[in-house]
Amino acid sequence: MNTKNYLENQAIEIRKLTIESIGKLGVGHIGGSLSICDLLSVLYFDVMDIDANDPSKEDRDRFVLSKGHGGPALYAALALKGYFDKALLDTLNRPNTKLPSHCDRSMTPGIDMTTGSLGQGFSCAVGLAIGARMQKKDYWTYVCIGDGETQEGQVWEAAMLANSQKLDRLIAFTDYNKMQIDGSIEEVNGLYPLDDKWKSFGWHVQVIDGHNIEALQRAIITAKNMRGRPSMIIMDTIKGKGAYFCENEVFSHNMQISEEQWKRAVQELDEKKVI
Ligand SMILES: Cc1ncc(C[n+]2csc(CCOP(=O)(O)OP(=O)(O)O)c2C)c(N)n1
Ligand SMILES: [Mg+2]
Repeated sequence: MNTKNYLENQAIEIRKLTIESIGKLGVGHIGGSLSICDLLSVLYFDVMDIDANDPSKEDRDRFVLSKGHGGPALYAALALKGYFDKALLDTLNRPNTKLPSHCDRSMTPGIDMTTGSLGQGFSCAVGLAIGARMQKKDYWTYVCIGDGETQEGQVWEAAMLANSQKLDRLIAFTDYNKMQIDGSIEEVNGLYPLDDKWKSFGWHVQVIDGHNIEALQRAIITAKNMRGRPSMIIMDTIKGKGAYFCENEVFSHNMQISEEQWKRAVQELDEKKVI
């Protein structure tokens, strides 16, 4: 298991690269990208069995970022892991880029599923887990959904299927940042009590601080030891986490960012690195 300090620093690096790439473009989905950086650090630098030099390796663990608008954070993690050159991050969402605003498996090395239409990626992840079992493969399927995404009916159809198929090599994460595009989750279409909802669908459920590296590590170990049912890890998170100009703000969902803002945010994060 990698150390807390190392993984915290990797999360800071992922945040810095995310802010920088969106900042250079001037606009993007920064809020929901920044809320998942700690998860990405733990998955890509501690947990997943993957090879950056062989992104399509058949037996690799899979990760589906079902909330596909968080692509910029995943691209930052992939660049840091060595899937492609960091310079590519400067092409984010520009003409002919390999890094579109939303994840596209046909364009970017390391992206396992094309996402962006909320709800669909989660279904695909359930399909991947079923596929693994049919092929007698023992890779793990990880999937991250948004809390706003959870308001999609399709999520619950897939949730039923995952339980009915007893998919115990499927581990899902909810980025519970309490906000979606139009406002707070509770004012748009309340999810409370979210943990009980997943339990009633037969899932093993844990609720953790999604910005706590060790809590994420522990929860994943617990989930991996679960037999006979899929696991949901509800991550209590803050939208825009780490960027002073948009932390915990609904407007962080998709916003314009000035050069002054992104440069200062990157510098502030740099100062938080653990030595
Ligand atoms: C099927 C579908 N409906 C609507 C949208 C538009 N949309 C994009 S992001 C978003 C809000 C998602 O909220 P959440 O899942 O909480 O994302 P996060 O807070 O993590 O950014 C919406 C409604 C979409 N991408 N797909
Ligand atoms: Mg949200």
